[in-house]
Amino acid sequence: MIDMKGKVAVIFGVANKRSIAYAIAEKLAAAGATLVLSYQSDRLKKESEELLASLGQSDTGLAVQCDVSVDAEIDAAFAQIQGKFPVVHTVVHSVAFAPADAIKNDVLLTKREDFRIAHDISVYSLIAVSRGAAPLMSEGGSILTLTYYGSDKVFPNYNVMGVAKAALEATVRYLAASLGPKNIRVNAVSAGPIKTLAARGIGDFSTILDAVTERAPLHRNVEQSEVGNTALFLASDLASGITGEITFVDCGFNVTGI
Ligand code: NAD
Ligand code: 0WE
Repeated sequence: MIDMKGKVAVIFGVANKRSIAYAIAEKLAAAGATLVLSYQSDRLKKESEELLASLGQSDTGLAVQCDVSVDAEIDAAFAQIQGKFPVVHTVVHSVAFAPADAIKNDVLLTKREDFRIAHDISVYSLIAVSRGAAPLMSEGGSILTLTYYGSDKVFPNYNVMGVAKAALEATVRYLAASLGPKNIRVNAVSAGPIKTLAARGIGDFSTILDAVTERAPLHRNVEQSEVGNTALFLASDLASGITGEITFVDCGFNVTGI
């Protein structure tokens, strides 16, 4: 059993119980970690506090508001976190957004502003959050983000998000080099397709899921809990020699040719 007792994990991107970040939070909590859940807007405050309670952390943990596209909110969130927890060990970044049109439309038609938003929220935020967290990660630790194979191969309807995920994965490598001297590891989990809020409204999502069932070595789709288990491993000391890495949790889909 992985023991995360005495460790504090800050998790960005829990929208609801289907969120990949929620499954990661469940695994970290079960291993004994204390959780800080960060939610995007006031609208999600009550839900976030309920989710914290459902993880058995309403007394021990904390819910903080943070829109990752606003520097002042990132500063305020980490100031609030530092007030309760002077040392943080794990940060989970499970956030992505592109304007609906941009993700749907042919990449050739991507508007400058939509490209900017996709990269600001889905890529730059990892840098901003890592910079905010680093002073609190004084004992070293682990930063994790979530990516998708659309960074490397073309998937219809992924478009500008594929470009952003490629940049995110490069960011993981550069941040790993930057934070390595502080013994802070930076890694990404590349999850297979999962029906979450972020997958809703994606055209032909069931075609994507069916292709995995047909072609992936395990002939099934991955579950949130499996991504959670790998995230727990990467957050823990068992992964002390792993940094700058992209770990696939996709039932093997990425190794297949045709
Ligand atoms: P989700 O909708 O549950 O999570 C996305 C989160 O991003 C939400 O909590 C949302 O509040 C947050 N967010 C968006 N804009 C934000 C902002 N400005 N500030 C703060 N938070 C913001 O969906 P998910 O599928 O759990 O997605 C989480 C991560 O996993 C994303 O990076 C996604 O690209 C990645 N991923 C998802 C899949 C999949 O098939 N679902 C596969 C691989 C990777
Ligand atoms: O990263 C993602 C999707 C992230 C996402 C989703 C939305 C929908 C609503 C970002 N921005 C928005 N904007 C919205 O307005 N995934 C990995 C999930 C996903 O999306 C796909 C996939 C998979 C998997 C699109 C095409 C093919 C596969």
